Amino acid sequence: MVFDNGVIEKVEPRSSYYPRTNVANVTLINIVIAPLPEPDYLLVDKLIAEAYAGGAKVTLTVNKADTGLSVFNYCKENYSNAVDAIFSVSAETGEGIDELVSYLNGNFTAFAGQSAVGKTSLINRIFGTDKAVNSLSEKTLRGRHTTTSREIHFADGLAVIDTPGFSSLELTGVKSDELDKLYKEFTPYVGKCYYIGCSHTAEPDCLIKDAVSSGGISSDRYSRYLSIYKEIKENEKHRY
Ligand SMILES: Nc1nc2c(ncn2[C@@H]2O[C@H](COP(=O)(O)OP(=O)(O)OP(=O)(O)O)[C@@H](O)[C@H]2O)c(=O)[nH]1
Ligand SMILES: [Mg+2]
Ligand SMILES: [Zn+2]
Repeated sequence: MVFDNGVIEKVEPRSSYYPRTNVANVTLINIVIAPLPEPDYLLVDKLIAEAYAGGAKVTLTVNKADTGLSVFNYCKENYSNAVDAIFSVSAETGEGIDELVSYLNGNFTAFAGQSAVGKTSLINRIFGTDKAVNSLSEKTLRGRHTTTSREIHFADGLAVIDTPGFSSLELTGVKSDELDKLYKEFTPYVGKCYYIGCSHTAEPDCLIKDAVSSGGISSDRYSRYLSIYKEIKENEKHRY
């Protein structure tokens, strides 16, 4: 899709499709997390893999900076080489929003992530809209699902789709032997391990495992890679 000043000029053949966000031709998936609700990093990692599988860029936006920076610091430590950019923002105070907006410029972006992290609040802040936002339930601290439709917001150079929050994701479109290619920080090593087709799970002389030991790859990201790999393997067993 080619857009200019909020007008769709041309609709191009579909080039990418995201099962989770149900959006075609998105060029950037902006995953939103926050200190509360507590981030589900397994979900984040699946979203990243799914986005890269669809050919989009990926940004990680840590919202609610006004309530603390520990989640942002964790992300800087563990995701700097795993996604294309990381932002610390607050929809409440407006901090960090300009930097995020300049990155979104020229992209067709989908905001994705758990319910109540503030996807709609950020969109309201960016576009000056007044869409309904979630009230974090005191009991579960999880929030009810507030956004139910996928609405596109346009402004100069910006096109953003809000999506409903969710709490689980099955990577149906990703094969186990393709998973490592969806880890940006693995790319210097993939294909160079001792065993051709190394899955980086139990094989000896594995460059990914070496990089985890030497700190080049986050051990948290790697241990979640192992869980996701196992989950996909299980699903493949039941399918074939
Ligand atoms: N302290 C603080 N609270 C925020 C911030 N951004 C959003 N919130 C609050 O977080 C709650 C959820 O915000 P929403 O924007 O509805 O979250 P959402 O991700 O769109 O939720 P769903 O539509 O259910 O997926 C609301 O109570 C907001 O007021 C922020 O920057 N700081
Ligand atoms: Mg919403
Ligand atoms: Zn390996």
